[in-house]
Amino acid sequence: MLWDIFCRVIDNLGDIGVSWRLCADLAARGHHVRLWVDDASALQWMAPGALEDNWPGVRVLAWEQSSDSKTLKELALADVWIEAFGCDLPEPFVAHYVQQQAALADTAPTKATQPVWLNLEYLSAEPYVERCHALPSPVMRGPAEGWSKTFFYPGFTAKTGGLLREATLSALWQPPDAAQRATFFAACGLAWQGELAISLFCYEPPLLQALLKQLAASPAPVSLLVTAGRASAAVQALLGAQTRQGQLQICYLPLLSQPDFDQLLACCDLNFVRGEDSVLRAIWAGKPFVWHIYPQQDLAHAAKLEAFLQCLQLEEAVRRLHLAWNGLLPAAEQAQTLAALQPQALADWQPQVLAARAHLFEMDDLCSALIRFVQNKR
Ligand code: TRH
Repeated sequence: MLWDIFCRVIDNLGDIGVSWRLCADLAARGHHVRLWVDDASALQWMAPGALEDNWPGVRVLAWEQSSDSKTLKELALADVWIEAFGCDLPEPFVAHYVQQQAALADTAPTKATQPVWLNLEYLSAEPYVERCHALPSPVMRGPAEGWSKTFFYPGFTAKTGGLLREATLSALWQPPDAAQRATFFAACGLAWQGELAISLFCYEPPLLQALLKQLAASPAPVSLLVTAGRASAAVQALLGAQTRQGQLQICYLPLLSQPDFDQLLACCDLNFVRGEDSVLRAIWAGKPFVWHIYPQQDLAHAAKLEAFLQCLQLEEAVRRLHLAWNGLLPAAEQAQTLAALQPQALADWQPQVLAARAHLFEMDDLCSALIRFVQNKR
């Protein structure tokens, strides 16, 4: 099928990151996808080749082009429209489709057949997701008045749209061995000697300074691989140009492609991640992880975090560490939660992540759920 996926980049990397993974996954399953995006710049490093039209099955187009009649005339009409995260489709794009479809069917625009029109929502483990998933919503105005969109909610249960998980990911997936880890780390600029390796992808967590202090005072060496952007800036704001402190060695990473980012998580013993896409990748990596959830002004993220922790059934010490990392515990109680990072605690923690991963693998993935939904609708 031919899919038009629309994405507006609000801030950070999650919107384009999720949209791109979906495009690539659909393409890998033999579909054709056009990704319309208002800022594609991150794809340069996230998905090398995508912007050069070098990705089989996916074509990246600028958002403005979707209002350009000359561009639209040259394109085939899609079977599916996806507006990612509530971005509304441009009216000229919708109007073009309505007219073309009506002309093809030799009918009035109001009678034209609509594509399957989906609004793909943000990932959450909260109970409303099951209630709202797959609900239709009538289009009340504009050229497609009278048509209908469907809300499609990714989620952690069988009653939701499921999770992004490429067909190539397997439940029996084994983590990289020591030689593969050393090779990957060397390419990142780290001469890894078998020490504890921790990745850091975060905003500006209140516990960062305490974490760095604890790692510096570890009984054994630790390498912290700090992702490019806000995480690097946050660490540099605390350590300046220093890349070594006590047992702690810092390795600042360049911007990685998504496959390399995923490989980073698989190679590390512990991953600090942020946003919905990387937390999911941390689960698939099967290593202990701490989620820095995207903060919202009305504290809506607190309920979202609790629902996630409950859904994964992580033990209390891990739950409290998550609350502390996100600034959701009283300041006096925060630092002590870092005890959950002791080597024995990490060893006890990993099977919990593997159990959660195994459980989630029993569900259909998002892409399969989308394809099935569209096929049924047509
Ligand atoms: O960047 P994020 O914080 O995105 C957030 C959230 O998705 C949030 O819900 C949304 O509302 C907000 O953006 C606007 O974190 P997230 O979701 O984990 O996305 C990061 C993406 O960046 C992910 O696809 C992995 C990718 N990435 C790389 O490919 N290479 C890198 O080097 C890094 C650091 C990230």
